[in-house]
Amino acid sequence: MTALQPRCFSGVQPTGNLHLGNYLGAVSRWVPMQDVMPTIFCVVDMHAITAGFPNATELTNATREVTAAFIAAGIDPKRSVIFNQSQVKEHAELAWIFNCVARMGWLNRMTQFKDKAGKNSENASVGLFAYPNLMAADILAYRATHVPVGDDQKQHLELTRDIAQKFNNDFAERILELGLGSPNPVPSPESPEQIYLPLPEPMIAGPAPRVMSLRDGTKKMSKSDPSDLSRINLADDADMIAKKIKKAKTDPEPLPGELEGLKGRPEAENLVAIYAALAGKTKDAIIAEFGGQPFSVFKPALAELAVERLAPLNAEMARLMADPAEIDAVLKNGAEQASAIAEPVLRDMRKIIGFLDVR
Ligand code: AQP
Repeated sequence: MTALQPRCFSGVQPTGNLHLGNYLGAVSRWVPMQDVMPTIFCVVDMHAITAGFPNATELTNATREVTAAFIAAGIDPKRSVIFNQSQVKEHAELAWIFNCVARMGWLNRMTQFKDKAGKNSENASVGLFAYPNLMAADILAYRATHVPVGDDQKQHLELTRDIAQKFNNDFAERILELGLGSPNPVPSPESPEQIYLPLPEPMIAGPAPRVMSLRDGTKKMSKSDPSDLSRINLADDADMIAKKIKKAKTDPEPLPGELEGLKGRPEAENLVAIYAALAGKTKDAIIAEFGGQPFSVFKPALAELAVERLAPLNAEMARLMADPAEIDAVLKNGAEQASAIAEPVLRDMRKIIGFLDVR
């Protein structure tokens, strides 16, 4: 058993092209974590089948494309573990254990299931319903302590913490008996002083933790939105980026002189947040620069900045995609490293639960 140590885990589904929301809310924020603690980044292909099986060739391609985007964005395969989830069987095994830890009532409260299943929830897959348990398994198979994600994943991370807490509490005596406990950094009357699973810290920050659709400022930018104009894909070229920003929905007013003035103007607020995140500045600084200006001035400036920031990424992704064998080699090496961390964790967990080990 290894003692708990800081470790960062996060992932993206290969359900299509990565977009600006995935980049600003998640991937770009992973890069500096590499200087702070060990990092594991996963292409969560098992999550990608929960809303229906995609075309097999498209799923394979999207898995490579998301990997290329990670690397192009600055995730260094020499410093981070990069792999696709289906190659490390501990994810599925732990997800089953967590199916038996999580309560139906907890999952019934998940808003993402309600959003994705829509009115037809009877016809949704069991996998879509149990998705958050698999996500908890993704994180806790590595006993990860830090999880940088976009704002939409907040509820799932709270559930991950609830699962970890319940497991630690239910098996508190067993964990002590087997000498597998680590000091609980936050002991309380409800939780034991020695725990096995950490309660991972959600890292939801930055000026754009929830990037909204370019067509509707009240909906999050999403890969599965039927309108391609609603999102900027990392694979879009300069002309396409400029076109999408030009066509982005706005209101007729110029930008306000104060941040407060963005209230009730979701589309304007979204574009300011995107500009701030791309420029590495605060929204206040952007309002100080562009307050009083019409969108006919702001949009071209935003398009120029977006192209400047995304064009090198786009070019690097294309270069990497030209050599799929190289991408596969990164994923293979990553899967081996990931297995080496997850296998002992699952061995401990089987012992804690009492599964008879005869091999
Ligand atoms: N609009 C967003 N703004 C900020 N962060 C976002 N993320 C997703 N959309 C936004 C963050 O990106 C990471 C990976 O997300 P995902 O691919 O696992 O799934 P998702 O959150 O369901 O993203 P999509 O684009 O909406 O995918 P589909 O349409 O396939 O469901 C996560 O950290 C997420 O928070």
